[in-house]
Amino acid sequence: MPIRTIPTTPFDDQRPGTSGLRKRVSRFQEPRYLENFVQSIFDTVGTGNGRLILGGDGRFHNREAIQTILRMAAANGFREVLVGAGGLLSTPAASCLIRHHHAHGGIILSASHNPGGPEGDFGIKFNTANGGPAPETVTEAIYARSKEIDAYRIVEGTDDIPLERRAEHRLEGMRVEVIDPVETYATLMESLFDFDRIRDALKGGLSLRFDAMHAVTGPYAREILVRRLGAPEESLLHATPLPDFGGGHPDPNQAHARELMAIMQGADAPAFGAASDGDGDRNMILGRNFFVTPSDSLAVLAANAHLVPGYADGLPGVARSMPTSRAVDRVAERMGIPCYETPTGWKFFGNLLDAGRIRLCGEESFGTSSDHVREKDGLWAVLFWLDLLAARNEGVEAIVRAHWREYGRNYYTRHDYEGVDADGARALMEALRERLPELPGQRLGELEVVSADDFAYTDPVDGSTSRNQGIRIGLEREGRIVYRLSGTGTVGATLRVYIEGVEEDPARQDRDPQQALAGEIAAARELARIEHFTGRSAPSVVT
Ligand code: VG1
Ligand code: CO
Repeated sequence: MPIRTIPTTPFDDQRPGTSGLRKRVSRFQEPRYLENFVQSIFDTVGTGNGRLILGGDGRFHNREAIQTILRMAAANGFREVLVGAGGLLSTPAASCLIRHHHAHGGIILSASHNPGGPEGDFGIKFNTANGGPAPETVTEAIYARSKEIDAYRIVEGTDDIPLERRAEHRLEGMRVEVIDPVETYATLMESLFDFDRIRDALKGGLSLRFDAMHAVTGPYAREILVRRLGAPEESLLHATPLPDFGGGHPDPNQAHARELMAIMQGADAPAFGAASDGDGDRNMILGRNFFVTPSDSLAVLAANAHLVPGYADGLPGVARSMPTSRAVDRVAERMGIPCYETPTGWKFFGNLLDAGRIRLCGEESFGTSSDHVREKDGLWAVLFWLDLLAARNEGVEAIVRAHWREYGRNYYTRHDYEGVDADGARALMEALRERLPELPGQRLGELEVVSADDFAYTDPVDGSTSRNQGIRIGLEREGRIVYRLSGTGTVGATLRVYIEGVEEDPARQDRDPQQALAGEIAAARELARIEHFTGRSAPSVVT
């Protein structure tokens, strides 16, 4: 019998975090670890209409995991699985394909911006039929199932499915179609942006550099930016996906995209620079010697959406994750549309997008997207910016500075304390939580605290509530400090401190954020007694 039911015992660490289950590769390589989690997914969500989308960001262990999941899908009664050639699918492309093919859902193998390779991280995420990450009710049910699981089903004794070429195969009763990972997604992009206008601008001298960081977006960028839009091949950096991302850290920020940063600061810098992360859902936007914070990027896109064909008929509303700066709130207010504040993690945007309440949304962590898929989308943001540059015939810096003059500048920075002791980090949050009631009215250095709470979110569409989503300290003059613990790390805990302060005066919008926010930064350290609880006197990453 090729379909077998294998007895197993539960693992106790299979609770999905901010974005799926993320662990060291070595954990995923342990016998039954992946199998248990995949069976927990199938037991929880069933087979629905029998169609599944499958792919990953190409990191180490991707191919092995895909073969296992194909065998398990066949044994669990799926009718067909569409898998990206080479085992590749970017997260936004997977979302696009789930929607396009009306699949029951999709499995995405990625640890996103976490490093890969045998010593790195691996991850797995289930997206539902709307194309978006499973909501908390589903991820909690999967976790509950993982604690009780006693068997998984798998096909044994068959050859691996060849993933290189587009083709159809059969695995027991199941059809496996190896599809082009890029085509459908690229065509969706063409429907949203003015490709003729971008092509003309590129021909007319608009130069760009896109850094795929040796992760999944290389083939997407080549098809869209080079083949369809005519950018020269030299516009692409690190465009070949590698299982260890070339030893790099595929996180598109100033700290990890060093080569691109150096190019953009050099004498021959192109007009536009961008980078994407491991699974292609994040974006960093740069001008010549100019960095656009993701929070500002969201605000600029919202304010200019009417210039882009896909959004020309207006926005019903926008949303941002709680720690994201409130720059977009100012745009929404001016436009007279609602701006929703959601917990960190893309799954919280799903209901708002499905209900048509918002069209654009974003996170401070280099994630921006719209209702065209149900994930954040790195290349989409790149194309949106290129279309704006072409439509306005202005540079990145000019557009952002004009935005600040019009709306004020929300200075913003995030300080991460990575890999700190988990108990210390929890104690820090607990100590803060206990002091919340007494904080309003107190002074932190120069600044008065005007509000303090532990963020809880009630979804306006389905009424579900999520608590303990981060501590918000409101300061006078619209300043803010936010503390939360990361849900994507794999070692110890990571404390994230998000700091914001507003500057309305155009004459004072030119400062370095670390300087402009020096008061708030010092206050944030003192208030939470970060050194006392973590033993760290400085953050490990500043973005
Ligand atoms: C981080 C970011 C969050 C993002 C998540 C997944 O989560 O802060 O905004 O949604 O990563 O991004 P955390 O819990 O570590 O702060 V990705 O590119 O993994 O899908
Ligand atoms: Co990602």
